Amino acid sequence: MAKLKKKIALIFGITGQDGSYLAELLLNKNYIIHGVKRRSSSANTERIDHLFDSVNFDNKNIFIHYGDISDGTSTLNIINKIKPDEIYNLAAQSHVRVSFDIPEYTADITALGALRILESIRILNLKKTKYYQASSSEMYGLVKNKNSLNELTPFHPRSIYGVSKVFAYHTAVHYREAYGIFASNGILFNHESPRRGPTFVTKKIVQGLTRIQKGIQKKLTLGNLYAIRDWGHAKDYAVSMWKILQYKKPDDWVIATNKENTVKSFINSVAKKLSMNIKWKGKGLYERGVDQNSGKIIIDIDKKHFRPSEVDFLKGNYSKARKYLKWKPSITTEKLIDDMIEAELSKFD
Ligand code: NAP
Ligand code: F7E
Repeated sequence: MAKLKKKIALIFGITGQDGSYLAELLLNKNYIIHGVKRRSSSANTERIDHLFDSVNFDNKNIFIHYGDISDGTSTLNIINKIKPDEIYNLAAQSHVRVSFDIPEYTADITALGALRILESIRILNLKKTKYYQASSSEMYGLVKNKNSLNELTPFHPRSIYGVSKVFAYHTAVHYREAYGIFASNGILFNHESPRRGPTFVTKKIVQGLTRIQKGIQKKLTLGNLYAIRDWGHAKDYAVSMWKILQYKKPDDWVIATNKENTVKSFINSVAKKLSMNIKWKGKGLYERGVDQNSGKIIIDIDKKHFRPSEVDFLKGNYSKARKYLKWKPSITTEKLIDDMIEAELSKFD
């Protein structure tokens, strides 16, 4: 019997949180994976090193290339060399707060980077290559109608990160309409995991409170406690990326849990699971979280962690993905928190 040809996927952003889960998923689906990592002065492959362990994965199926989506020539060369069936563009300067400090760089990577990949597909005339764009709920920004957000809700971004993602979103739609490229957007709401970068709020909270509980950190300093987010698990969201590219036609999809939580309620849930009892005192910049066991302030607020303009509310309606992709989140926020705490505590074993 003739062997089925393995599908080839190229992942920009493979060293990030989502890239690592997606690579795991695709390896388990028998893909050949090519990943692009950028040059860095210190190691940036911590999240994917385990994929090269031949006991669990066949490491003949994964290849890493140096590249950078700020560099159009190398981007085109890599795509030309591999001619992948599927390209996942997960590469970005992905931190919203940081995009206020480095707006031009953020736009170069997060907006123009997507253009460079799509232009490469067009120039190389790769008719069969499908493209996934990592779009973001941050594109909604200023939300007027607080019903859950869907594929038809207008965008009003509140950061250059969000503006850049709107550019990349429309660029994908444009290459689809103008050149017939199979280009799809996954509009993913916040998703977290033990592999989340340490400066995003969920990881910062879980890491901070576990360290405080272990006596190696005194205080956790945060910003806006009242922002509302829809937090899912990155492992679930990687499945949605793959499903989006397997759908019969290119389209745009909201991926979310449809559950809302404030930053403060996330802190309270983590604290409870760590058997910590936090009492909140004061208001605004003077709000404090006091550990009832020690009587010490363990959480305070610093205005440096606030953004000049904030996205106050995010809750996504993923009905379209549920109906047509048969995707729904399988990991609850409670389980997400358990996973993140377990991973932090294991560092003390
Ligand atoms: P992440 O952990 O910050 O990963 C970003 C990836 O992009 C990393 O692999 C990073 O490499 C790479 N990268 C950065 N600049 C690059 C460049 N110039 N050239 C090539 N690669 C570059 O982000 P994530 O949470 O996995 O998110 C994945 C994607 O989804 C991002 O586009 C993000 O904006 C988007 N998104 C994320 C969420 C979320 O809640 N996580 C929600 C919606 C959309 P290094 O490892 O070297 O830094
Ligand atoms: O902030 C508030 C902050 O940085 C969440 C990225 O993956 O999701 C992510 O963007 C909320 C915000 O994520 C701190 O003001 C309070 O309201 O974890 P975050 P984000 O900005 O929502 C979207 C969908 C993406 O696409 C992005 O790539 O938490 N907050 N205190 C804080 N946030 C941080 N980072 N640090 C604090 O100390």
